[in-house]
Amino acid sequence: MSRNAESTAFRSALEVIRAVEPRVADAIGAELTDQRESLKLIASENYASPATLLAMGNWFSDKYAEGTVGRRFYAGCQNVDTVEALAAEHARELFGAAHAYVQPHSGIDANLVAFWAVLADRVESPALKKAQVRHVNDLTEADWFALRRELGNQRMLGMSLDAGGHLTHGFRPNISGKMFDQRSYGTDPATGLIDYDRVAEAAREFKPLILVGGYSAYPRKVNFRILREIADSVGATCMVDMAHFAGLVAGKVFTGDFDPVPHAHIVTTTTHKSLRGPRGGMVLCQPELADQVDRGCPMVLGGPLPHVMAAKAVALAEARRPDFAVYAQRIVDNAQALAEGLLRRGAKLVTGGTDNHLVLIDVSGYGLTGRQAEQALLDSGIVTNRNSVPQDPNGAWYTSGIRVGTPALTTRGLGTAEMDQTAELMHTVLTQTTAGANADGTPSKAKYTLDPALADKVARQATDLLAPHPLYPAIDLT
Ligand code: DSN
Repeated sequence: MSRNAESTAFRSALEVIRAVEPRVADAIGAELTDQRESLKLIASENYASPATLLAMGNWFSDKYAEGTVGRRFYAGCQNVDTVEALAAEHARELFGAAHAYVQPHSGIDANLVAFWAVLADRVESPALKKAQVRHVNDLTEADWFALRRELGNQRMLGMSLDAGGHLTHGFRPNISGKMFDQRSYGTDPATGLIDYDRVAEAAREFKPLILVGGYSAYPRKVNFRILREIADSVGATCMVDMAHFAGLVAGKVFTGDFDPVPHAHIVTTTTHKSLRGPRGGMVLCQPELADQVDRGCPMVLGGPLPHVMAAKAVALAEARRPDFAVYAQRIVDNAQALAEGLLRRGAKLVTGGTDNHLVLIDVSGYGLTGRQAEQALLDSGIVTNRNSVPQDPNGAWYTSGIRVGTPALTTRGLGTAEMDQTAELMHTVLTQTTAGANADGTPSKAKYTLDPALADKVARQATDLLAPHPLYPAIDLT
């Protein structure tokens, strides 16, 4: 394929869009410019390939396809069947999974599908059986009441939010915190690492229906063999949300005890983070849960998005190529180089480093909150996100941490030397930013001072760092 083909495809698409609503075409073009110019260190973001992006922009978007391959509630789904079956096949082969369900629209959706599958598998409930065979809209108030009562007070044990767990692992702002009686395990205050003996103790005391592994801000490997042993010892289902590190599993950087697929009963993921696919979710499971997982739509999902399933098939095919393993290893090499660069310059890192794709900086060492640090870095062309650190005194809004990750910059081709330069730029901004005060003189958790000339200088240096590694080099929209 000629490199021109990508340019032609996107230019033509924008021309067609511009004829209808030029402001949308302009915004799409501006987004490419912004992404090209910023040093993107958001640990959960990446850049999908042109083939993956193009697979989403077509008439598959027009098709309803509730049901599963070969068993749809709508006619004319033969082509949707083709792409859904392909995506599932690639997922099974890539991860060595017995079953793959590629319909979830997001990570939250994938987790909801998994929770309901486990409930249906483990809890004897006539009301749940009825809910599964009737359309959700046909259930009466009395049906829902019976369902909630019959499901009982089921328990979930997952990693606490401030230790790096995810909102969907049983926390109140998410439905999982309302569906389940939840408790969490944290990390060792001295090391920041998961203490598996403490997890086992919590499991023995709490006896959860589901033990959840996985994280969105824990910079270390997790031993899933041990988690499964703990789950088995208390009769829990072992579920792992590998959304953040799916690319490292796919690329065989996380193998053996650190690959969740052979150990967990059920594994969920998004497809757009380190896996570098389209925005979406996926569930992998052992055969005994497959029937329940496949009931995700319409139990908790709207109709599948065939255009996104097509893009999942493309991205998963890409992840099966040998060069994806090279990419995955580079993500980790880069994260470790970034961590070492930050540590050498005096930064305080949760757990003292990383062995995955992310680094969690405790910015209280710079006298800042996460919110102040995030904004000062953004002023300087460095895109990160604030995040709680274990036992965070500043809560989940202001936080005391900055989470950075390397999947996106690694996709652009930056390497370990550039990670050291990135550490230098971040260190410059964080040491030159000072916390501000409120009108009454009390310390502010949001206000800060940073010399705009310094911010501009760092932004220019960030652009220079990116210049040899253009994003989507074959795409020229001018
Ligand atoms: N929002 C994702 C993240 O940034 O980690 C997880 O859902």
